[in-house]
Amino acid sequence: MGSELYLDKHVDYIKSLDKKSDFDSVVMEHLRMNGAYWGLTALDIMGRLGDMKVDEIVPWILMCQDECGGFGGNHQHDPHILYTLSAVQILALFDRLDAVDADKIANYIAGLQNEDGSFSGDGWGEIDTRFSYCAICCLSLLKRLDRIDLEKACNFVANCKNFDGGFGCVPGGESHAGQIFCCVGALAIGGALHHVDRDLLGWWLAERQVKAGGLNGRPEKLPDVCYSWWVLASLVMMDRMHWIDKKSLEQFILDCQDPEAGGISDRPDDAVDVFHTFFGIAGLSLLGYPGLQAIDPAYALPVTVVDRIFYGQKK
Ligand code: GRG
Ligand code: ZN
Repeated sequence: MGSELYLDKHVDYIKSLDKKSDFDSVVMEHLRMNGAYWGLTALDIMGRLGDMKVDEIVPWILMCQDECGGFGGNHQHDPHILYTLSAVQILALFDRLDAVDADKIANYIAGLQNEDGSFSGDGWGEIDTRFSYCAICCLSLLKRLDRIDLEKACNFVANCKNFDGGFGCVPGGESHAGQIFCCVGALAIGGALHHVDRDLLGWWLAERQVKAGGLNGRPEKLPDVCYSWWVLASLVMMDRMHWIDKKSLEQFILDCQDPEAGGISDRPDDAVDVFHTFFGIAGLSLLGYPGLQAIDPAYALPVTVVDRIFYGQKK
């Protein structure tokens, strides 16, 4: 519960996950790369990335890269496009994209594109619009979008659009706010937002706000702090953030804080975790909460980081 953001507590909470200073306990072992991205991006949004040991984190990321160019969730784990995006995002946070061979990563991602424009997550072949987002976001950060058939990639995402304006994980898949973020984000980065029906989808997304102020991911579901990101970022990309009540959403997120130990949970009184801590902080950033750095709704990175990559601002 709380009426203000306990920023220092959240910084301490995220840093406490790094007890051994090698990110051992950020999240479950196989999700370490994603956990590192959530924790580090939240710290950067709170202006405290400088507290972290870049000289330990960057070599660990490089150790997670496979021969094929993709990254695993941890050292010696199989590569997957989800971890590859997180690895590239972390390197972007630290302004260390120079530490990797962008062409090698781009070749790995391009090799995951299928004939219909979709992307598999890894060599096993599962197809999902989450992977379309990962591919397009990652290649854009590496300035290698020309390595894939971008038009086909965007057309596949557009084919996952439903009658309600939302998107699913494959054509015909049910609309879900998480997939909607991936599809709107992929289309925004790919320059193909004309595929989105802003009024129809904006209405569906605004309907996700429940009485308590929080957002759910589908009709009839419980509100959850992570949808403050999936829903709100989608609305921002569509210029429709004003379609929800910002004040009550802000209060819902603040009510999910642990005022003593720090961290943010999915809903009030649940246990905190680094995933919901990141999405709570990121949601508050989109809402313009004071004292937080602005986050880019498509790249899910601080605006300063995205600007540095695309407009070449100095370190
Ligand atoms: C860089 C921010 C960023 C993301 C990378 C992995 C990914 C791309 C996006 C994941 C999008 C997604 C599908 C999010 C949904 C996660 C979630 C809360 C799933 C739970 O779904 P249900 O149906 O729960 O189990 P509900 O809330 O519907 O009860
Ligand atoms: Zn959640």
